[in-house]
Amino acid sequence: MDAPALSSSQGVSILLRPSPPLTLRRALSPTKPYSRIKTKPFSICASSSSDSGKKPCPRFSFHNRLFLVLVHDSSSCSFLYGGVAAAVVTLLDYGAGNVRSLRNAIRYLGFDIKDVQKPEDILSANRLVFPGVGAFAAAMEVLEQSGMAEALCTYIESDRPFLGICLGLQLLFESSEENGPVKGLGLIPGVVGRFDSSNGLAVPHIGWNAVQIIKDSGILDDIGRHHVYFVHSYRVIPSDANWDWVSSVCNYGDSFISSITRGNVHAVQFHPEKSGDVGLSILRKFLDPSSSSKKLAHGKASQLAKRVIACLDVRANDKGDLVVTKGDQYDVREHSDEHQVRNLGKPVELAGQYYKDGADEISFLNITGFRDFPLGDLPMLQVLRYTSENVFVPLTVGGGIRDFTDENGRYYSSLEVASEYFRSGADKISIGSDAVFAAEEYLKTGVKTGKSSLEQISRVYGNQAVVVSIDPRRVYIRNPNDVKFKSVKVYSPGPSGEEYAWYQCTINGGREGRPIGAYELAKAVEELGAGEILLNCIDCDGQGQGFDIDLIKLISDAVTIPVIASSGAGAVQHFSDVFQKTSASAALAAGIFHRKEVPISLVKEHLLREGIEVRM
Ligand code: 1PR
Repeated sequence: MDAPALSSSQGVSILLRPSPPLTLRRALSPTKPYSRIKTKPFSICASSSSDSGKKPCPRFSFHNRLFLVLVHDSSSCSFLYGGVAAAVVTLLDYGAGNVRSLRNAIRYLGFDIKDVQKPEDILSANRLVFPGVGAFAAAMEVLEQSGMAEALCTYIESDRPFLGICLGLQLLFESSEENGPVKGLGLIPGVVGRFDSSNGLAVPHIGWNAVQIIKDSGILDDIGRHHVYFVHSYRVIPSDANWDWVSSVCNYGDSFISSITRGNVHAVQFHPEKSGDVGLSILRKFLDPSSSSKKLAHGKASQLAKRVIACLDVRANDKGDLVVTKGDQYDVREHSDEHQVRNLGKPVELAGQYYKDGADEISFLNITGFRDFPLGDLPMLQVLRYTSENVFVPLTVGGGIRDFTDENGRYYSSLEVASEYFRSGADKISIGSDAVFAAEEYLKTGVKTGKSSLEQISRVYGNQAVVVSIDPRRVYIRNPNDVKFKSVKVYSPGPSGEEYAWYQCTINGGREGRPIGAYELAKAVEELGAGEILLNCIDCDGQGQGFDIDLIKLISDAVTIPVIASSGAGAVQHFSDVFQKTSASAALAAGIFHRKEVPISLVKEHLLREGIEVRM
């Protein structure tokens, strides 16, 4: 808050809302210079007088407190203005990726954000948040060239309040193997290395995992029994040399550092801004250590949880309104005379509801993105913006990510389209049709050109930010040698008793079949840089008869990246079934949630009873 300029005879008094009764301090000596009085929350204020003409007054930060400003002179005192003051937190965003979620979480907690523009802004910060995004080497280059690396070291070495997130933790260490070795800030002993996937461990480590608290950090408190959201391929192993920094560890393949603390300096490998209420409580404790946040319910987290994802297929209906729709084997029109697009609700409202109900992630699929250019489709970007203001779990958005030339001849690269989705609040983007073309080309030539949307986006935003959505259709065959694609012996034979099937990939929302199987596509896109696979099945979509276990087992055994099972959920048993019979990391459903047949909480309670760990 900027206090007003004063004339020579005036003083100003700022009152914070104390416990009643509110009493006006009469200590407005016209001779005293502007003074700030140390206060307890909701008690008293600051007062001043001016004896030097129109001197601007200093800035105050009385976080989230009602304040009144009174201007006075020797004979009178009048009300100038009042409001709720927000504290300011400084954010180091060097522009390498999406930090919108973090900005939203900070604002949601009632704080204003000041962006670092130059190294001095770091040195003058009261409280600094550093959400590292992108690749280690690129981040170090920006920090060093801008002089911010040095300022950061000075700030941290002076034990000023600091919170690093994800790469913001890794950069504090000596070096990283990511495209390296690359030198880090060197404040903590240790090397950032990649998770070892040679034993079949799915990398990136994506999802909700449990942390083990090693020492009191002041901000983690009671999160030891709760899941927090991780998404990364690199991590630091605890050692004797860095152990006195470690405040928590997490297990994924091996034990790695999930947070560090020393004095006022904290950093976390997970994403508090994407970790629901638990994450918001961590952020709140860092931003306002005096805050008394509500105690978290008792948790039982012990390992990586299986995720339950709510999916919203979104498109414009015939009136032009953006609605959540749902297909029946991808046909989203009612079977009535009017043949209208099925309307199951409003995207922002439904996403907010699913967040409250406990969805671990929300996916938006812009299902007509293949024909409508997403950047022309502003409502979809608005949906993301509004949703991300209040939903603090990961958001994925897909549909229409490809190169595009609009009617004015303006060319947009798929990277630009994805960037706009990220800027609008997406944490991951999902590519459908364009990934099929990229995989076909790669399998034909054996050459990674680096030019496909998949390769470009994963290079800039990291593999973990790129999901490939596969839309396969079952094709029954009598003999596995009948086709050149990988087939499986199916659990239920085909209409003419066929015992085998292969899964043909489609594009444009299932409208066109392509000469590539789901197995071949999955392997190819993993090599091209996909971080995750969203595995639909046109035959099962909207049928409520359960997931296609044959398909999901085939793909989740073939790749080392996480697979999201999708299409066909109709009952809670279908979720336990897919997790018990396949290596899927997550299960996605749409229809049963939209039609309110089964709430997310029931799915999770059932999974827990079946001994499958989920985030509660
Ligand atoms: O090809 O990059 O533009 O992406 C288009 C995206 O839109 C793809 O991810 C594709 O899967 C999706 N899509 C296109 N057309 C449809 C359609 O339904 N007509 N939806 C469509 C895909 C499948 C799932 C659905 C699950 C679960 N929908 O998203 O939510 O099957 O449903 P259920 O639980 O009710 O069975 P591009």
